Amino acid sequence: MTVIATAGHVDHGKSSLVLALTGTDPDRWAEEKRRGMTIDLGFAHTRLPSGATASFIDVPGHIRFLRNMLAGVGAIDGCILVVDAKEGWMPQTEEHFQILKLLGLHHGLVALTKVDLVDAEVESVRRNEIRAKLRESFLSDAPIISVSVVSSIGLDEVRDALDVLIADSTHTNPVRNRNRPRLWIDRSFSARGSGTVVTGTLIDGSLESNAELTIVRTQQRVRVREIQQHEKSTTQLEPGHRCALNLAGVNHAEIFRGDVLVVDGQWLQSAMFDASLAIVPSLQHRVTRRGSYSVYIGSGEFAVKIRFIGTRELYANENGFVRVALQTPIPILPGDRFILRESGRQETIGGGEILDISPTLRTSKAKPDRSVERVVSERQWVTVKELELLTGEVRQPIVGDWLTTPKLLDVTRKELAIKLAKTSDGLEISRLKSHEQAVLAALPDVVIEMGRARIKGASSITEHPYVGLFAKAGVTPPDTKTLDRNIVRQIVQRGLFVDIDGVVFHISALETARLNVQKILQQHPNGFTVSQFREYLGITRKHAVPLLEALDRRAITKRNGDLRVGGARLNGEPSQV
Ligand SMILES: Nc1nc2c(ncn2[C@@H]2O[C@H](COP(=O)(O)OP(=O)(O)OP(=O)(O)O)[C@@H](O)[C@H]2O)c(=O)[nH]1
Ligand SMILES: [Mg+2]
Repeated sequence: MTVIATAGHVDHGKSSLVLALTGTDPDRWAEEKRRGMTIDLGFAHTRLPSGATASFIDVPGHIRFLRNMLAGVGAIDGCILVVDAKEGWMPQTEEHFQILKLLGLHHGLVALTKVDLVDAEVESVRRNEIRAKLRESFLSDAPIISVSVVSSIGLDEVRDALDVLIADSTHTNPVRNRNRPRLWIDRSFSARGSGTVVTGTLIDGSLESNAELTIVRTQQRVRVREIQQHEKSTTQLEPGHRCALNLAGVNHAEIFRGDVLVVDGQWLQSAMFDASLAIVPSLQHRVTRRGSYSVYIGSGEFAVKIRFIGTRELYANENGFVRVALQTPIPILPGDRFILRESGRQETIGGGEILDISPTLRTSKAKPDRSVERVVSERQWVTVKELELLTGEVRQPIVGDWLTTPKLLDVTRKELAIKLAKTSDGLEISRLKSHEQAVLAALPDVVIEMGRARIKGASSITEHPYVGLFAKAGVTPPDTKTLDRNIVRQIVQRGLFVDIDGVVFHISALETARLNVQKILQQHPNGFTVSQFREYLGITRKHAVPLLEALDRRAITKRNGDLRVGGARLNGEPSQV
């Protein structure tokens, strides 16, 4: 863990503390300096006593800039909650604290700032007040450190506490590496001499220079020309760290905060998800699907429509489930956290955890949770790769590269076994669904031959009784109207029968015909008519015409007006027939 955000009410001393800890003023803009207030996110870093580096994201405390605050806390590992000793717990202390809770943060500390302005008694009242607010939260046992940047009180203590925090969190919440890097952009600018630079916190996978990435919103391809971490160039970056990327292939004005970079094909881009939703305790009204809502995920803000699952409304402090529909697809995963706000009233409603990024059931039926088994059973059949895209989890397949429920596997096995037993000529593999093909291939005693599967020992199509029947019938084959057309078709496909405009012969009939043609031509060297052919073989026009047609197509005979003469392959090997 290395990325820590500040949080707390406006003017409580967040930026001053970051400056004191790092030597970098996180307020970068002239307007921020003029107004003495943070407007946009600020960034700084420092080496802690242990040698570890901590990156800070300094957020604005003013309620008007809460959206910027939200963009900053989407990928953090820890926080410093800042409370002014003089003012105490204020509305945005509460709001930021609720947001950090909803984001599922585990680690943090509290800085009680400006203690130079209060006496010991007030300081102690504040401590008790804060401790009460933090009860039963992730900060319930967090250190509350008295700080003054004016009198340099408490700064070393904060540094030591950050070291402990980083060590603890590295131990209890190791950074996930899914080998699928994802970077939510929080800044984009043009750097003189190097072009487009974006910054963000790398998550889910490592990144190497020269990597090809895709900007999800525009599907533009970009190349990572250079990776910088804490202003130093590096060729590889592990997840969980802040970075600046110099990108080739995009203008800095074409990529914004809230954009996300991924490797093409590694992420399912979803415009709908099911999630848990906890409503903040302070909300004064009920929440329904009506209203204009935005969700905050990563560094992005997205207009959404919501529908509750299993209820019509929720009240303050209640927990429920929600289906969220976005306007554009984004690369998300179960486990990602989000904050829900009402855009009209500019109010933080709640937040929760994404549970299903591609819901299949209607909201009346859906029961979202993080279970991989639920995803498999709702989809019935899912490949290992699909499951990874849907859940981030890699599981062993149960058949081929498929996963399914044991029950469904059993049913499918039985169905296929019955189908196999029923056909005399086997199952055409290409007509089966992919997962059925996988099940079939794993069935015992199944042979797959020329695209057809049959039970070992059962006769193949080439041994079908029709084959013998037609072989025996020679140039006067039976009418196929009374026969099983499907089987005849399969024998034709296998090359044992020839079908000429609906008249079907065994392949040997053509050889018989060829030998006869050779004989007729000895009697009629200038060619023979259909009638002569018919009479010579003692057959009717019904068979004579298609037979000659077949011989023509094979260049055994050639048409010459009303006559047939020998073709190029008249004397060819039987195999050439
Ligand atoms: N006396 C005293 N003043 C402080 C201390 N820390 C900060 N201040 C003053 O408090 C004011 C606000 O400090 P900032 O650090 O800008 O507060 P902030 O929390 O970053 O404010 P926003 O980013 O706008 O929410 C400034 O005038 C600081 O000089 C401190 O320890 N003692
Ligand atoms: Mg500030």
